[in-house]
Amino acid sequence: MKIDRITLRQVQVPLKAPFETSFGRMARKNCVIVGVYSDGMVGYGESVAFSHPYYNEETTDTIWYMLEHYLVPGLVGKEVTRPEEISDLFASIRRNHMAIASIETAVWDLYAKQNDISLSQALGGVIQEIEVGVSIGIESSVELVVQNVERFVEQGYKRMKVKIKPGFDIRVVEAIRKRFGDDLPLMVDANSAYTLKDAPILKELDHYNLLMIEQPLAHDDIIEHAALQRELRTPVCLDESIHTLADARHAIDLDSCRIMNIKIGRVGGLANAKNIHDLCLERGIPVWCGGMLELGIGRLHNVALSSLSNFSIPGDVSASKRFWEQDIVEPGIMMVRPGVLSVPTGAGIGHDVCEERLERMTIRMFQGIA
Ligand code: OSB
Ligand code: MG
Repeated sequence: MKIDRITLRQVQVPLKAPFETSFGRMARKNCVIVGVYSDGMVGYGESVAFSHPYYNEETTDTIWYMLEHYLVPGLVGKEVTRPEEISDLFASIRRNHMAIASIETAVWDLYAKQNDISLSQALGGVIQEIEVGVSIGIESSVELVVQNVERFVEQGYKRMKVKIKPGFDIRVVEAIRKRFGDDLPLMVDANSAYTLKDAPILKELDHYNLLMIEQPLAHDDIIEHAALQRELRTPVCLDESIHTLADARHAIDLDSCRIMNIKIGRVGGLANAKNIHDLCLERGIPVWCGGMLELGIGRLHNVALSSLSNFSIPGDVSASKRFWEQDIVEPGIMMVRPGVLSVPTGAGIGHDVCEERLERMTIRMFQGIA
């Protein structure tokens, strides 16, 4: 397929309620929707960086810059046979994984649509219905977190993940266990808020039957995570530390984690995400799909990825109504049964993008024409 046009739209949407992690509070989504056109068809991608560099170094503005100056000019007018070619095309660009992923995922959607297959099929997915979990932010009190857990238990989510930070950790987990018992599938995510000096607190968490502890230590570390894993019974899961297939291999070799969170944006696209998935399968490391407060386009890419066989743990792939009054895909992403999403079988991401809503949310536009 010849890529004849690429459109960029920066969109802004308020979250239903602010979402707080150890690195800060987010009240709205600000991202780039990429449209890649060929032969009258369009594929969509969604950037996943935030407007600040506190999760990783990219921001919506750095993504816009990379797209406008490197990625759109590098792709428009080109002939593409397979979506895997996109990572090769941009292999000389250092990092900027989320920028590359925003355009790479659009090419995957377009490729699947042109071949009239679902994105899941294009990726080699085998799971038709995925079990989903939910990520629950830090609140001003433990009681508010417990109330949120209760709401999501009622909605049927299969796994609860609560955000923790120093001083807001053991008490949260203890209160949830006290209220819901030891069998509730529960995990915590620290987003790099601790150091090895905090090992006693993290060891304390071993007593609460957690599924895993996600990214307790530095965002760029795999050495100290290995030291910590040796001290813990609870599996460590890495998120921020994994950017490449090599990172994944090193982390597994060092036993820095026993579970891996795969985010399409963080690893530079679906092809790399799939390669990391395949490695983890081979090495006996279960994986799950992380979330970045995506709108429907990004979420549908996550759903398709989650249909690969080693996604054996419910991911952060919550339904549209978790964060949005109204999503940009039509219909919105809804559970078919409590805690279960069906993997779309229609072409590409499988839901339509509502052009009118997209238009309303747009604050900046750019277009590259062959
Ligand atoms: O670490 O997984 C994370 C949200 C924002 C920034 C970082 C993370 C998260 C989540 C995912 O926990 C929430 C979601 O998209 O449902
Ligand atoms: Mg995380």
